[in-house]
Amino acid sequence: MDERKNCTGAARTTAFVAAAGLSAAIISANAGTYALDDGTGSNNLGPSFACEFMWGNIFEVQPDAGVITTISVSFGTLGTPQERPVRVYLYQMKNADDPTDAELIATATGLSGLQRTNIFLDYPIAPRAVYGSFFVSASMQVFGNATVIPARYDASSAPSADRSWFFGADSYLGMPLSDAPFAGNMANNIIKGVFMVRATGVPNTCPADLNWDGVVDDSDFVAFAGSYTVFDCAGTEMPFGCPSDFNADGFVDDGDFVVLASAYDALACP
Ligand SMILES: [Ca+2]
Ligand SMILES: [Ca+2]
Ligand SMILES: [Ca+2]
Repeated sequence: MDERKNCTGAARTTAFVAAAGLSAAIISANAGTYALDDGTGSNNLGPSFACEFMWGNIFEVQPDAGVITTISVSFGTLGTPQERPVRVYLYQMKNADDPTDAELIATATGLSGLQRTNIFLDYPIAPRAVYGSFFVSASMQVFGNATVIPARYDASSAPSADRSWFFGADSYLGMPLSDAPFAGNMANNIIKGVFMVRATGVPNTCPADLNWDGVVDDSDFVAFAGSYTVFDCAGTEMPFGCPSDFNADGFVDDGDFVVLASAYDALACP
């Protein structure tokens, strides 16, 4: 399509008032669900220019949900048809607060639907381990004419708005988010809020597979050895999120080495 243009300009906020009779909050009780919203969105955000618009949230990794399997999105205004191509993204953060230098580690595509209903659609991804903090997002082609205002958000969770970021670009594949021509944070939006983007995680049953290739071998040992040398998870040389601290005590030491050694011997996790 020739509707894609370089993304410059300002984002447009469109308020949405829920119609009577719409089902309200759907809040999962699963321990492995990551959410900033309370289940009921209030507003929708989209740019006033054509681009592939991305919106998403930063989450801190929960110990019992360190492998992300699914990204879930509740949509704003989609126009006709409501089924539009969507891409979802999982980024490993490099610091706690800013995804612009994060690493894209999984992505998947699907179709949208169910505009302004607060119902989340699930998009499975190839499961990946994350450490410290991660960024999950969705993107959709928008046209700059308010027919598609896809990023639904929840103003009642405004205190967490600094966790919600949005971007405009032609594509996000093969480039860091810092290269996106347009970027913003919901803490700076006129109506602050958090995006209706969630993630689901399961326990990381093979933490010693540090490079997530399905085996525990010399590559993982080398990564572990570097962290073992740094020792303190707070050390400036330690990879963000301290992946080698398998027992989560703040240090990479012999207590973690025994975990690696046992998996290394088996070339896999027990
Ligand atoms: Ca709400
Ligand atoms: Ca490995
Ligand atoms: Ca440890």
